[in-house]
Amino acid sequence: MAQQQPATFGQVVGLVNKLQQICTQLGDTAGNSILVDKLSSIVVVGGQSSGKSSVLEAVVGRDFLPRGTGIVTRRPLVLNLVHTDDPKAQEYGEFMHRQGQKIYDFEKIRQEIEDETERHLSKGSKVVSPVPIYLTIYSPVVPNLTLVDMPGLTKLAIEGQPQSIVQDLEDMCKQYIKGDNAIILAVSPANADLATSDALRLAKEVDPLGERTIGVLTKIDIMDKGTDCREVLCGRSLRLRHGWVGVVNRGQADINKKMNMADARSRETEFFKSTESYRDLDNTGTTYLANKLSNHLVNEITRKLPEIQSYVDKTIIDYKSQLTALGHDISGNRGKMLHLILTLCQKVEKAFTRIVEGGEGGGERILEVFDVKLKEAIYKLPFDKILTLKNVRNTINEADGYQPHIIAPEAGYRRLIEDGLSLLREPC
Ligand SMILES: Nc1nc2c(ncn2[C@@H]2O[C@H](COP(=O)(O)OP(=O)(O)O)[C@@H](O)[C@H]2O)c(=O)[nH]1
Ligand SMILES: [Mg+2]
Repeated sequence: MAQQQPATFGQVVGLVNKLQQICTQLGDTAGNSILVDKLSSIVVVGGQSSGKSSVLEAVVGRDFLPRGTGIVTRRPLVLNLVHTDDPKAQEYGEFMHRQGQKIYDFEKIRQEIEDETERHLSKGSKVVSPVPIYLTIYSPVVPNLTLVDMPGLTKLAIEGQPQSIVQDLEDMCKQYIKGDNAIILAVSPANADLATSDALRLAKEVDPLGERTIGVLTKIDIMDKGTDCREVLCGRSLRLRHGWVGVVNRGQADINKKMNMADARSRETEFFKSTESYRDLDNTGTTYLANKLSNHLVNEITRKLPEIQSYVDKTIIDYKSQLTALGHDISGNRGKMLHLILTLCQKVEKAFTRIVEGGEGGGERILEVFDVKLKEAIYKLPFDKILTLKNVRNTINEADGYQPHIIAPEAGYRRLIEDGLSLLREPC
């Protein structure tokens, strides 16, 4: 599991975590939040098999997503990365549908994503579903961040797929990228015409100014011989405000051979270094992409800082006025605290007595209760039923039996008194 993590994610880790700590202390939690909800999430969109899952994995630096040809990702995967403080802590994943079960083996995580997709989809006739799978990964090397892996867009329903699938997939993707806080990674394969890229079309629809879209070109290694994507990467054939990044992920053969991520990285670096058309470009490689994303996140957060600052200021003012309303400090010393409490109790008692005796401010009602109502109620109690000669005799006989009593039949008397007292409980 000791694979390399893009260095600058550390910067985001620090910043985001500090801010989140502050906001948690201020009671800023999801749903009622200026920060937690606004912290960016990264959503990967693109055509089927364009390499979305591969890109996401490369950014996180871990192998755990199902990849392959056809629709492999068939439900959105909402991936929560949670930073753990202990640098030696073991990484693990936890699914929302399996809460409490920590999975340490990332191969098992991938298997569970596949199984859970299958379980959900086999219930209906659907090929894809908008119902997301929630996975949280706890690790000391990730920032607190949300990433979303989407099923790929298709142009045509193939044999066995319902006609609605094309529209379903598009609607689903839009739902995830329309929010202002989503950074869109628009993935297009370099070996297909960009003009047909679904990723770009969709991104443009929800983010026409390109303020939060980053273009990613995959599969540069398997472009037709004699062609390259230099023009795109240089921003000459299609300009994007945040530019393009070219990456080379593992091909199917590499996946079958179980090539690990570190090897894939070094091969990628080697590829861009050794290819004439890309040698001098700096916007290539997964590391570059991860850095770019992390810078983008830092910028986003910086942009939101004034809002966060005024939120913090306002909260401080609120708390200060609450504190003033609560009064002076109370000494931490137990003896002094006890003294204070007793003094307060005495004050309450004195005030109560004054009101009752003076008959002022509600006192007259208390007087009425004690002097009139309680008296009346007590007079009405059916003591005579308890105290008939017959009842007294029976009760005493039952309670004392053959016991010889020196002065009085004690148990019997007690029972009679208890019966009388229980009558008194209600009016009192
Ligand atoms: N050669 C090569 N193959 C890639 C690259 N990116 C993805 N693939 C392969 O393309 C297929 C689809 O990838 P996947 O990540 O599942 O795409 P998704 O459907 O968009 O999530 C897999 O077999 C990957 O191995 C790349 O940069 N180069
Ligand atoms: Mg996928």
